[in-house]
Amino acid sequence: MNKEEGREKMSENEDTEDAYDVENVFAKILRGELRCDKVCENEGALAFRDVSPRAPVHVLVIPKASVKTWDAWLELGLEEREYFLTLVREVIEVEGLKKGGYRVVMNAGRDGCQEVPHFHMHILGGRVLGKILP
Ligand code: DGP
Repeated sequence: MNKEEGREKMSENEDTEDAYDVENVFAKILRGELRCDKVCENEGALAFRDVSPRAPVHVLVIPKASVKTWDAWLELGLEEREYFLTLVREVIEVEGLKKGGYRVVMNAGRDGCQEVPHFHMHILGGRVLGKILP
């Protein structure tokens, strides 16, 4: 998705309580309809490189369950949430971020500028990232 498409998507998805859109790009990646540069995977989650990396390491971790927001993710069962958190930890390890540090970002809704309406976390690292907001 390019930046323009991202903005359109964001404005279509201003309300975090809208229904899950099965045609969002991450749903397509999970169904194998779109390619991704996979980092690792488990039964309940997938990690792949961001198409527009903002740091030397920029990996997205997504649950395989069709959830749009943090709140929806929190409603999942313990096992599903464990899969996701385990994969976040694995990315930090396999990408060699543990020693130098890293940042985990989650954007939500209009004000959080969430482009893709499938819950995800950004794992960023590989350089000094600077302050959290410009
Ligand atoms: P956000 O929803 O704003 O937290 O960020 C979504 C991120 O997803 C953004 O950094 C760009 C990335 N992205 C959008 N479309 C694709 C895609 O088709 N493939 C991959 N790998 N990343 C994508």
